[in-house]
Amino acid sequence: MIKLGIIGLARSGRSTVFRALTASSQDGEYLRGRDSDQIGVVFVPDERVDLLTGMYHPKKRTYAQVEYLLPAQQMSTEPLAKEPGTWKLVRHCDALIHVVRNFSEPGGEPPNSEADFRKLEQELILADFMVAEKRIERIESEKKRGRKINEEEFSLIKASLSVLEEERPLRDVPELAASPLLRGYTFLSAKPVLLLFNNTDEDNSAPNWVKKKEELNPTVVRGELEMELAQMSADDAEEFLTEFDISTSALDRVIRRSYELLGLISFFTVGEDEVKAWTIKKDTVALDAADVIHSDIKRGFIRAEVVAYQDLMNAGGYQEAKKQGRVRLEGKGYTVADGDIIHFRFNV
Ligand SMILES: Nc1nc2c(ncn2[C@@H]2O[C@H](COP(=O)(O)OP(=O)(O)OP(=O)(O)O)[C@@H](O)[C@H]2O)c(=O)[nH]1
Ligand SMILES: [Mg+2]
Repeated sequence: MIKLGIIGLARSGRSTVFRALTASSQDGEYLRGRDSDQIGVVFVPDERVDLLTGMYHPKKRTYAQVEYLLPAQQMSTEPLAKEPGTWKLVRHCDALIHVVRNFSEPGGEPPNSEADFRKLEQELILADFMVAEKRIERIESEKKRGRKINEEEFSLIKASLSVLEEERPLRDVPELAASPLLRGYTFLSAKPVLLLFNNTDEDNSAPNWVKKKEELNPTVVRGELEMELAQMSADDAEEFLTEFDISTSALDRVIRRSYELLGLISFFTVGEDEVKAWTIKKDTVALDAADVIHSDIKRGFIRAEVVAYQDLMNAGGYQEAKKQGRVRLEGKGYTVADGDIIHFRFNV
């Protein structure tokens, strides 16, 4: 399950956004209370699961899931980097959702989203800098004492430090951000970021920044509006969507963006028992997709019987798709495509 950490300066609307993204999903559940860190697990909305369910009438339908993490601690009021606890919850996230205030505060303070963004970005960089610096000191002292050290790791960490010294996030340097040798450091600025502008009800546009940050996948949400929406019945919601001209809910859009950002796709298994969505990285081969379901299926892998979602829908049923020659037999090395419906043949 992918984990998304919600960060943002104090009063940026993190709690509001978290509620919009979680309280929402009727099937979603709260795992913890409000005063502590909050964790919300939600189902990934996917129309394909619904339509496949309509075709198979399974006993059970299972959507993919996403976990949102909201640290209790306020960000920005203290020099964060000195507080190890602040970042603890989000250290092991797959990506960060950076909420930036783009509405006037009740007191009247107009938003300054670009400066706000940079402020917290600097905190991420500083926190990483301190981790890197400490590690370098330790390695150097081991070296002095004649211990054998991992030179490759040492040079990667020094390279990271110099990027951070320039006040640049590690995600700017993919070789470092993706390096397996650095994974254990859980660098915050190495994580992919989804930039979320939190707007007022009336406004649905992104602010104009001097330095554009397209690589951060800017997404505009109207936090309070979306939070109300998330708590409505389906009928009320429909009316509301039209009134405020919302074509897709924040929940939908944020998840979609997160999948894009992390290079994730879905494949499906279908049958009378269950229709289920599985999440994998793009370019995953059939053998590894099998492993996501069960290691036995990987071990005993024979073939994957594959049909593209659209082909199955066009045919109107599996047997029809077969007759039309749309069902393929693929081997271990087949690259799974988004929407593939797969039956694994295996033998253990
Ligand atoms: N106009 C407007 N106000 C909002 C929106 N989202 C949040 N607010 C207001 O901004 C204030 C802060 O929102 P929260 O969601 O509590 O923000 P937070 O980042 O969790 O704040 P702290 O946890 O207190 O640091 C509240 O008064 C909200 O009502 C929004 O989309 N539009
Ligand atoms: Mg809050």
